[in-house]
Amino acid sequence: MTMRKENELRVDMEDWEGAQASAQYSSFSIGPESAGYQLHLGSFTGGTAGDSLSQHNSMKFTTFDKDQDIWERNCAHQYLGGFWYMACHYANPTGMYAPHGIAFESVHVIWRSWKGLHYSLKNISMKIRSVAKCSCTV
Ligand SMILES: [Ca+2]
Repeated sequence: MTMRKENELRVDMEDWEGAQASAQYSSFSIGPESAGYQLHLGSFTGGTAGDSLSQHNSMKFTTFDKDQDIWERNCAHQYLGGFWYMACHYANPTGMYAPHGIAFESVHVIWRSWKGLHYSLKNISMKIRSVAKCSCTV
């Protein structure tokens, strides 16, 4: 019998009207630097914010100085964050902070399935928690 520890992920967010929403995922881990800090995400398990992260699964992490996304240009340059961009995002939690919520050119703090591409969230946080998973073999 082997015990394997995994992390589950909960993303909490709030809009400028005080509404809160979340999204939960069954597992979350990040690959090594040699693999571009690739995102390994489990299944979406619920939450009123909806799923805006599964689309980013298996992507490598892109920053201003390291383009590892699948777009011909650098998504971090275009959307002003560092993230597991694809070409480019459904979520942009490290985007620019817009004090009144109105996003411009999708560069702000975005969780698309909740508030769309044109709304910048007041706050967003990604929290991981260890869960014990038993992979039992007899
Ligand atoms: Ca690119």
